[in-house]
Amino acid sequence: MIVLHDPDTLLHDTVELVGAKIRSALESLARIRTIVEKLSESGEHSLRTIQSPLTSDDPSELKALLSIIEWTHGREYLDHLKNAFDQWRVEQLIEQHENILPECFVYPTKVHADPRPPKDVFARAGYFAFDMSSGIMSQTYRSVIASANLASRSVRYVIEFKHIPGHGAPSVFALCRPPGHHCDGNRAGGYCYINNAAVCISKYRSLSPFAESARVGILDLDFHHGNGTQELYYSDPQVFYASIHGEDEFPYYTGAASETGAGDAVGANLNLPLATGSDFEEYMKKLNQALIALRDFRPEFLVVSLGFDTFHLDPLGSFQISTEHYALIAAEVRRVLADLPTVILLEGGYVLEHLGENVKSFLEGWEARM
Ligand code: OKP
Ligand code: ZN
Repeated sequence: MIVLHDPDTLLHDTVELVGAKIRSALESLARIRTIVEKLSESGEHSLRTIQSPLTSDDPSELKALLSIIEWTHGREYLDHLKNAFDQWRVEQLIEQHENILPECFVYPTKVHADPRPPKDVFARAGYFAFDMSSGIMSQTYRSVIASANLASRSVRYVIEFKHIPGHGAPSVFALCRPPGHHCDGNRAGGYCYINNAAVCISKYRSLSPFAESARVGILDLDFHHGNGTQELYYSDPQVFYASIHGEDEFPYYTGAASETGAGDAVGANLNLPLATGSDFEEYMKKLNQALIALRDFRPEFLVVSLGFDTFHLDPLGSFQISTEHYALIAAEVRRVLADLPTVILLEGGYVLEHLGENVKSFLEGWEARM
């Protein structure tokens, strides 16, 4: 498997609030470090390092990526991610590990009154977020751009790669960090800032001669519902979103089976919530349902939002999935959808001690070397 990585994804050095205390966040740079380490020592995968457009000498690379990101995210939102920390720094001379967290969220009755973003950086952080787990630190923007760039480059890889007969359509795994599936066009949340799945879709459409008519599938296998991704394509009949996730878990207000899409897109959104503590057998029933629905939609391209927080030891999950199960899950996805060029994006997964082996198991099953 081709695995894309950018060391800039390790720059975002996160903290989060637990009670009133600041702790290092579960969504840590060590996650990427351990995956890269495990994959390089196994030698079975082709790990490629990609250079972020923020460190490239060619300014057109950054321009091209931003124009793709702007299909989804507002310019004021992106400017906020880019500038908030330094704006605060010039005022206060603050330390590197400081974190800008929301002071105040938009009042629910005022959301549709189209309020303007406040000038104060902490107030603006609340305008551009839906929770407290997506603070802006000194290097956040660098990692966010590197992460989105990996998503975009992955699409180029699967499109340019030759289809080797007997091996299924080309696929690439992108070691994205921060993850993306919780954020929408103007709101960070759940450790997410730019929706990497949306970046893939925009990039795919930008390369496709019949951009608007390109049919795309998204399979979200993170333990948490991808509210951001669902929201972005809820009315888009050309994008099918399917998600298996913990019921009554973060982000709490989305992910019900009754959310099936809007307008022309009714039927193009499939939520398959699973009860707390669900085991592999229950999981596989839902997976099969998702795969059949995706296949019946007849997409030409697939994005898998892959979280390893379905693991039985995960502090943010409750499913009973083991390391060996990931190979079976991946093999099942590939069995049903192997003819689709596929980008696999890393989302969550927080057990550092097992993350590398879980990723390896998944990739092994994907390539059916079991
Ligand atoms: C992101 B992803 C921990 C609170 C965490 C946010 C959970 C985000 C999950 N103190 N709340 O989908 O894995
Ligand atoms: Zn998750």
